[in-house]
Amino acid sequence: MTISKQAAAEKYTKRIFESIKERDPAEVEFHQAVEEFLTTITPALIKDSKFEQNAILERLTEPERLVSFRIPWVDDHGKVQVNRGFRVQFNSAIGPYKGGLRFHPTVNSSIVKFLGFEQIFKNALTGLPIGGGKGGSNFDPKGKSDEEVMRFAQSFMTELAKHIGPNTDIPAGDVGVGPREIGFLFGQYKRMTGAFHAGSLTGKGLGYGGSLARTEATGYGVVYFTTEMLKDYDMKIKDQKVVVSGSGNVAIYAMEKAIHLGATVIGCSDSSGYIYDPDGIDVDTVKQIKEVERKRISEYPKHHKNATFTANKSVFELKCDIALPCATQNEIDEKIAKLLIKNGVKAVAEGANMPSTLEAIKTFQDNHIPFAPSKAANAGGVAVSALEMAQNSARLSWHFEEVDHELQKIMRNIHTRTSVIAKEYGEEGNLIVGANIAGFLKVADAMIAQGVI
Ligand code: NDP
Ligand code: 2IT
Repeated sequence: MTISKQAAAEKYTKRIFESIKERDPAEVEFHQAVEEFLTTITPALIKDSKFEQNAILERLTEPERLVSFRIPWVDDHGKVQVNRGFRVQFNSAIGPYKGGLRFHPTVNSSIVKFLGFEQIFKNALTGLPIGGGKGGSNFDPKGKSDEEVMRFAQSFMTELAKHIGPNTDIPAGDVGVGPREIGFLFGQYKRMTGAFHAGSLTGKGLGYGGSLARTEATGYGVVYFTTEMLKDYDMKIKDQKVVVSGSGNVAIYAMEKAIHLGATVIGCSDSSGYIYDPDGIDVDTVKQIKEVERKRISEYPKHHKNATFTANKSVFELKCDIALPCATQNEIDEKIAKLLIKNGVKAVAEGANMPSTLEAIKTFQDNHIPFAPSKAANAGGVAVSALEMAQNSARLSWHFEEVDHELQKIMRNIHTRTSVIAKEYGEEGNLIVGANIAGFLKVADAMIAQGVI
């Protein structure tokens, strides 16, 4: 008896998912990212048996390489500290590995694998020639002196340098890794290689090979994508009430662009709680507190008398039209999703990577809330990183307006491509299906063309 194509595709994805869980049972974030992916790509597997014949899912879910290493460094009291570092080089089918480094106490193999896995498809969606990678360390930059961060970064790079290079693997920033950290990492790489490989890291300072608009790119890109998505529902971002979680790089520039476009941002947060400003968040104050002084968001009400701080609660308890989660994974669970819907949310766009749990996503979809998945919505950061690499290769620097214009074009294209693919595969309006299948097709076809490697 022949089983239906649908049943065969589901059997294939189930087999892959079960084997992943069996192999690395503790990697729950990685399982979550893979589950979200596998449950949406069956229409592509049904259409063509070449993916199973070529063992594409088996290969896609196993990193080409995962390095884990010791990072010894000396703190300001002369005490030796040891952290753990990672770099996952997940897939190089369409270009050299590309993706950020995260410095946060929660970093482990599961976190870097979930981020690296998603990076493969996100990077494919940009339309630029970059493969997927990610890395980081359980080092916590919070409360460390600049000198401690430098000593740590130099030790980290001493090992990482063996694995990266402008045509091999190009790291950048992520949580806890900003211009200060990239500067120290770049300096050590230059010293170790004895050459100014501008294209070895992105997110560099503007004085030594960085690109204008890279700082703004992820946050601006999230808002550009959101405005495209809203058009399909005859909505605009202008005059909408927006709530953003986090107050780091992505959150700050998502707020800035939303405000540019006429929205009112009423709340943002950090890991200690959230601020509410009925007059609209003043982004310059947030920049001063978070980027310059490296302090807590709870400082904000000292500068704005109508604003309040609420400790240890989700910023998404504020009533809003548009929710932009821009802090961390799994910050929106089913309960928060239901609360957002009860409060009348009209759209959700993910600035952070995997900020919504699978249950939260289902809740948004069941309630027909326009939803922009992170792989598509936050791809602007890595896209401008690839533009930084292009400028480095050409040994020139583009103007801010040129980069911003390219970014807008890329985000529009990603929105169009994900919408078209979703419709073509019978799931109109489902941008998760659109993003996953569009990314998958590009990477899988390149893998098949390159043989069994
Ligand atoms: P930053 O380090 O600049 O800021 C992170 C923000 O999120 C801070 O406000 C931080 O609060 C909060 N946060 C981080 N981790 C946690 C946690 N475990 N629990 C609660 N709050 C947390 O990072 P980015 O803005 O660069 O990154 C934010 C998200 O966007 C991440 O998911 C990242 O992977 C994703 N992203 C980043 C890109 C980039 O170009 N930077 C590109 C695409 C996606 P606190 O200061 O209190 O820790
Ligand atoms: O998650 C991401 O896309 C990033 N942290 C940006 C990666 C990059 O290479 O710019």
